Amino acid sequence: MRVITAVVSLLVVMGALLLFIGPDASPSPPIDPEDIDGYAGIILIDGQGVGAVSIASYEADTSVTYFAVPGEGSSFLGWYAAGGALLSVSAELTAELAHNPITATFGTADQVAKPFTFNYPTYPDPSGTASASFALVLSLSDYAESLATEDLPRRSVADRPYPDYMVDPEDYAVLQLAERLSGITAGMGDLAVADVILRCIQSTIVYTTDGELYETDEFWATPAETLYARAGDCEDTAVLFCSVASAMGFDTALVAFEGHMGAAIHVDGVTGGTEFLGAALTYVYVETASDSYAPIGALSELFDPMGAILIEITGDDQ
Ligand SMILES: [Ca+2]
Repeated sequence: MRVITAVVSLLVVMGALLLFIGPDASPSPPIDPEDIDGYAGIILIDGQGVGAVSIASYEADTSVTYFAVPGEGSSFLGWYAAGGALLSVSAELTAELAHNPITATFGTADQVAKPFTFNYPTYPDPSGTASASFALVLSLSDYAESLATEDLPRRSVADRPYPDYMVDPEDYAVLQLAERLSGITAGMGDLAVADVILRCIQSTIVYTTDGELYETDEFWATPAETLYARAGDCEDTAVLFCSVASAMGFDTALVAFEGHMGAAIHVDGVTGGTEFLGAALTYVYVETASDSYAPIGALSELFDPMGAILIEITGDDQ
C-alpha cells in the first residue's frame, strides 16, 4: 500500500510570498510581502516529494492564488483543507484569505493523485446530503506494468468464464479507497455503508466502453486499473465494487446477464429489490455501471434476473 506516510518537511508561512523546499530553489517573489498583510493563510507542505508554493496573484482582503511547482523527481498531488478534504489536484488554487492552514502535497515522480468527489446522504438523517472529496495516490509504473501483464485473461476463456478472479480486496488502490470510505461511513449501519460504496462508484467511475478506454472490444480491468482510469464498463465497475465492499467486510458476488454484468451484496437483515440466492447467503443486486444513482436492489427492466448467473466471491481465487 503506497500512501503518503513520510512528512519530508513541514513549514509554516504566514504572509510570506514564496515557500521552497529543495536545494535549487531561488526564484524571486512576484508580489511585495508587505501587500499580503499576513492574510495569505498558512501553507503546509507534506508528502514524499519536494516542491514549492508561490503566490501567483493576490486580491487585497479577498483571495489569494497559489501555484504549486514540484521539484526534481517529484509530482504535485493536491491541495488539502485543514480537515483533510481535498481542495484541488490542479497546480493552481485560488483560496479565500484565511488563517486556516492549507496543505500542498508533493509525491514522488511515480505518484499521481486521482480525485474522487461524490455526494451521499447524511447519517443518521438521510434527508441531508454530505459531500466527500479525496484523492487516491496511485503509481504510474504499477499502472503501466499492470496493463502490460499478459498472464491474466482479459476476457472470458474456457476455464475463466467470469472475472471473479480479478476481485482483489487486498490491492493497494482498493485498500486506499476502502480506508477513505470507512472514514466517511464510521457509525453508519451496513445498508448505509453499502449505499455509500455504490454511490462512490456510480458517481466517480465514468461508464466508458472497453473500445474507448482500452482500444479492444473486451477488456477485463483490475480494480486498480479502473480506479486509475476512473472509468470502466459494467464488469470493471462490478469487479471494483466487489473488491472495495469485500475489503470493507461484506460478502459480495458478480451477476452475469446476457450482455451485461452487475454486482450483488449481502447485507445482514436487508432484503428488497432484485435478490439472488447464493449457496448460503442472499444477495441484493447493485448496478455499478450507472453514472447516476441507482439504489441497491434496482435492476433495469432490460435485464432478466431469472436468466442471470450469480458468481459468489469466495476468496479462493485471490
Ligand atoms: Ca471492461
